[in-house]
Amino acid sequence: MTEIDVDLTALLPPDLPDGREAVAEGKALARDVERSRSLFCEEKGVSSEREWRERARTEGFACTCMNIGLATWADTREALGLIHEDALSRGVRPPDRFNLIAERRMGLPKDKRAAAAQETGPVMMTEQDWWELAHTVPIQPEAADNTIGGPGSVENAIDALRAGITTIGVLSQYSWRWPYFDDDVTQTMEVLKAAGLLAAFKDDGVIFDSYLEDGYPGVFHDYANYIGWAILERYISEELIGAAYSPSWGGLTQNPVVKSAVTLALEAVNPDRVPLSYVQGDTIGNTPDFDANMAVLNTDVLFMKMVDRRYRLGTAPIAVPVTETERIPSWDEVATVQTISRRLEDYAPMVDPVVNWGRIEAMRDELVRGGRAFFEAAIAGLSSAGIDVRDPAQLLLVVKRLGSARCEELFGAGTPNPEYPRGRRPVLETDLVRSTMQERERLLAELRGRSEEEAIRGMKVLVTSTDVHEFAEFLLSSTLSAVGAEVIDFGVNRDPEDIVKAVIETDADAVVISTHNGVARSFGQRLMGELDSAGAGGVAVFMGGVLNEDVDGSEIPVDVSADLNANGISTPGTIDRLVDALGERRGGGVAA
Ligand code: B12
Repeated sequence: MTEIDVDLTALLPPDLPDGREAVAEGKALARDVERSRSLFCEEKGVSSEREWRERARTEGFACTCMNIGLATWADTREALGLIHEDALSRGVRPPDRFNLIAERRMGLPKDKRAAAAQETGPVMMTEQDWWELAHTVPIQPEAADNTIGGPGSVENAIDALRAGITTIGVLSQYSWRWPYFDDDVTQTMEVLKAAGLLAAFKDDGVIFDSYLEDGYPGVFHDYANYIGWAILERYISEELIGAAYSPSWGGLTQNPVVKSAVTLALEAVNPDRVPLSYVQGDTIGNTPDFDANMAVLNTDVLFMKMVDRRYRLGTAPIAVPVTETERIPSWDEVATVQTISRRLEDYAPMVDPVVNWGRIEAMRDELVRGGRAFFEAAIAGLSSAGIDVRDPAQLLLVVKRLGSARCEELFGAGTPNPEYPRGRRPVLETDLVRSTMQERERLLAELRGRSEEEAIRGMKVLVTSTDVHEFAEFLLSSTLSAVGAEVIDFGVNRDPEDIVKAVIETDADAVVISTHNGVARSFGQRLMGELDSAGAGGVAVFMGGVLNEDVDGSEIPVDVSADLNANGISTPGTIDRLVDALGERRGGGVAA
C-alpha cells in the first residue's frame, strides 16, 4: 500500500462541509431548471448530444468538433455563422459541435465578472447570450472552458442547461485558481453543486466533461497516470455524484501512435461507454512555421479519425489551426482546418488496414493496467490517511491541496526509480514533458559555453506566471538556477499585487514573468504601477511567452511588446537572450 508521509487530514479544514450535501443541493436546484432544445438537437431530432453521438457510433458516421472563442460573444457568434456558411458553400458537412473557449472571467460569480480584468475570449453576460449560443447555427455547443470548475460554476451550469446545452465542462479545471479568488473551499462546493445539477439530468443525456490536460494530467510525466486520473474523476463524477462523465483529452501529445493508444485506454475504462466528448488535436507539434504545421495537422487528424472509426468511439476530433503557437485563431483559420478534417474522412479507410493496431492495443492494455494501479493506490493511500473517499469534497480538496507533482509521486503507476524527476520510471513518458526536458538540455548546453554564468551568479530573480501555463515557468526557473542565479520560484497563476509583495519580501533584483492568456499589456501596466507605488520601481522586469492582448476592438489579440517596452518592461523573447539581458542589467547596462 502507498505510504503517505504528509498528514493529509491537516490539509483539510476541520469545518469542511460534506460534499454529498452540496451535490444534493445541486440536484434540488435542478427542479427549477427548465431545459430547452438547441437548434442542432432540433435539426437532428435528438434530445441530447449524447444521443447523436450514440447514433454516430451505431451508424458509423464521423463527427467533428472545433474550439472557438473570439474577443467577444458578438464576434464569436458572427464567426459561427460564417463557419457554418463556409462549410455549406464548400459542400462539406458543417462541424457537429464546438467548445466555447470562454475566458477566465466567466469562471467567476456573475457579480464579480464586470470588474475583473479582461483576457482573451468571450464572456457570456446575459440570458440572451446563452440562448444565442445554442440557437445561432445548428452546431451543438459544449459550455467548456471556465463554465464549471471556478466559483461561478452553479450559475453557469444553470444557464447552459437552460440554453439547451447537454455537454458541460470542465471538471479538471477545479484545480485552477481564478484571479483574486482564493477561497478554494467555496470553489469546491460550487463545483459539486453544479455537478449535482448535471447529475439530475443524467437520464436526459447530460454529460459532465473534463478536458484532462486542463488539470493535473497536463503536467503528469506518465500517460498511465492520465488514465488513472480519468478513473479517479469518473469515480467522483459517476459513483459519488451520479453524473455521466467524459474525459476529453489530446492537445499535449504529438505522437499519433501514442495518442491512439491513450484514447483507446480511456475508452477501455469507460464501462458505460459515455461517448468521449472530443479528442483535441495536437497543439504542441506546431512551430511558428505555419506551413510546416500542415504536416502536424494532417497526421494527427488522420489518426484521430481512424481510431474513432475503427473502434466506434462516437467521439469528435478537433483539427487545430496552423497558427496555434501564436494566438487564438480567426474564423477562417478554423473553417479551413474543418474542411481538411472532413476531407481526411475519405483517407481514413485507405490507411487503416495497414496500421499495426495490435501494437497500439498492447500499449493500450499496459496503460490501462497502470491507470488502474494509480487509482487503487490513490484510494487506498487516501483512505488509510484518514480521508473519507466517499465524500467528494474531501477527495477533490485534498488532491487539490496535495498538488499534481505529489499526486504523481505518491500514486504514480511507474516502478520507483530515483533517477526520474517524479521518483518513478514512467510506464509511457508524456510528450510535452519529454520535449520540455529536451529544450532544457539544449538551452543549458548553449549557455554552458558562455560567460553568463559569472554575470548572473547570485542574482536574485523572482520567476512566475500570470496564468496556468507552467512549462515555460519551469524552464525559466530551472535554467536560471542552473546558470547560477538565486531563483525564487513564485509559481503560477499570480496576480500583480502578489508579485509586488513577494519582490519586496525577498528583495529580488529582477522579476521574470511568463504569460500566455492575452493579458500581457494590462498585467504589465498594473504590475509597474504597483511596483512604483510600493517604492520598488527600480527592480528589472522581464516578460515573455505570448505577449498579446485584445486592444481597440481587435477580434483576435495583437502583439503588445512595444507597449510593454514603453512601460519599462523588457521583452527579450528567448531564454538565452533573457540570460544576456539579466547579465547586462547587473553590469549596469540597459536591458534589450
Ligand atoms: C500547454 C498549453 C496549455 C495547457 C497548460 C498546461 C500547464 N499546466 O502548463 C492547458 C491545456 C492547461 C492550457 C490552458 C489554457 N490555454 Co494554453 N496553450 C498551451 C500550448 C499548447 C503550449 C504552451 C507550452 O507550455 N509550451 C511549452 C513551453 C516550454 O513553451 P512556451 O510556453 O512557448 O514558452 C517558450 C517561449 O515563449 C519562451 N518564454 C515563455 N515565457 C517566457 C518569459 C520570458 C521572460 C522569456 C524571455 C521567454 C519566455 O520560452 C519558452 C521556451 O522556448 C500553447 C500553444 C502553443 N503550441 O504554444 C497554448 C496557448 C498558449 N494557450 C492559450 C490559451 C488561450 C489558454 C487558455 C486561456 C484557454 C482558456 N480560455 O481556457 C487556458 C489557460 C487558462 C488559465 N486558467 O490560465 C493560447 C493563448 C492565446 C493568446 N494569448 O492569443 C495558446 C497560444 C493556444 C492558442 N493558439 O489559442 N494551455
